[in-house]
Amino acid sequence: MKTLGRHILVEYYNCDADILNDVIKIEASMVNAARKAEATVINSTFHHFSPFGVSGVVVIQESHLAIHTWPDYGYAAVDIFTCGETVNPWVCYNFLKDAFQSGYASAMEMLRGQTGLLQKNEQYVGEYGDNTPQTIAYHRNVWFTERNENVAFSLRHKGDRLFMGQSPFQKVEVYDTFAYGRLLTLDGMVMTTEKDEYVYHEMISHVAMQVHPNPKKVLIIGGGDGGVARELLRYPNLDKVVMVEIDGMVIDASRQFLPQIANQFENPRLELHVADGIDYVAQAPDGEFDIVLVDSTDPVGPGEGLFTETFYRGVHRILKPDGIMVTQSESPRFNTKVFQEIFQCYRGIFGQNNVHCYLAYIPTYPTGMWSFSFSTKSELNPITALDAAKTQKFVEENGLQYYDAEIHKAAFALPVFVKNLLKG
Ligand code: SPD
Repeated sequence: MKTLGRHILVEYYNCDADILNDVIKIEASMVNAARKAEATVINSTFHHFSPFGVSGVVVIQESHLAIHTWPDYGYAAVDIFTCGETVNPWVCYNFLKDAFQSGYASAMEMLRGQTGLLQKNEQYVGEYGDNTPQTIAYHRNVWFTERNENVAFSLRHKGDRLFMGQSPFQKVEVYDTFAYGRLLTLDGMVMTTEKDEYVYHEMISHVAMQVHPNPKKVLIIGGGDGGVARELLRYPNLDKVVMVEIDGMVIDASRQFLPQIANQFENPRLELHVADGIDYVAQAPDGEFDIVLVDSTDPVGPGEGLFTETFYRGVHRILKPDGIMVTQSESPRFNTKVFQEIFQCYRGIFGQNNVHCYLAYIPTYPTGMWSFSFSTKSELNPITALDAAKTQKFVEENGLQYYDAEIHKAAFALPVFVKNLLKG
């Protein structure tokens, strides 16, 4: 029977789960399977879905290869459709079976478009799948996606990971994205990108630094990419920045791949500890620091312990009497429960009127609206304490890109729904 195309539907069982969760390996395998069968690859579009699963398609001149994976079941569903005589889909099938290290695979073939049942419209000449040489530029479309069950955010990247490592704490990855430059992710969550990192790092650092009367010693908990240290070390009168980051791999990857963020690790005023911030705070002497900045990951994995009352009570204890704590406090819209709980917790420790919330717009974090908490041991008001002229001078001398005196004040103006969340 003569047909226009061959379509095989494939079940790959008992595959390597890590491979099935690796969008870069899967895209490369699917493209290479097509090439092995001598198909002409036109483009590919692949998405990784955090935490598990990859979907993608390779468009070939002779039709397509498509996949969806369930790493948690070690299973991949693939369909391979080829038109014409030149490409054998079973070559792709065998190639992918090896690539996914599938212990057991099955497939069924359907012949598509029986020519005996079709009538050719004579206005279209030529044959499908002919060997006419053509130059087709292959266009890759590979996406990183951070999502929960209802919301997703994707960034298209160049298709090759610059770095991937599994530390004792988390999976550390660096991608090269088209829109935001290099991207650092931890356990599949966006931590920072080259193009918008300055928003977060300026806002977590300068709000407290500009209103504290005379900061000399500042502690950073987390901050492994080096962005907060970079901002603090712009202040010549600061004697010491102590940074306690649990994961040396984050520091190493940032130094290698994000050098304009991680550019102060050699500064003699930086005292770096690769250690657990929770232990460090528990053991630090009372009244040791003027400012403590908590640049944590989200409250899952190694960051979880940084969202507990015991930890914040410790931070309060190690602050001087006029000390300030600033933490990243998640997105009011995306992480509503954590956001409310931590503000309640801070108020219980620092006092109802000594805890303030401020916001910044960070396009690559979920919802784009990100919050920070500002808590004082004294009764310092973060808006009225600002000397705007002095701040503007600092901003201009240092070429800041987001923070200035106006943003400082405006950041404390909260949308009604955020105010209501904080009342609740
Ligand atoms: N969901 C994003 C939370 C990121 C918090 N830390 C970012 C690290 C940047 N130095």
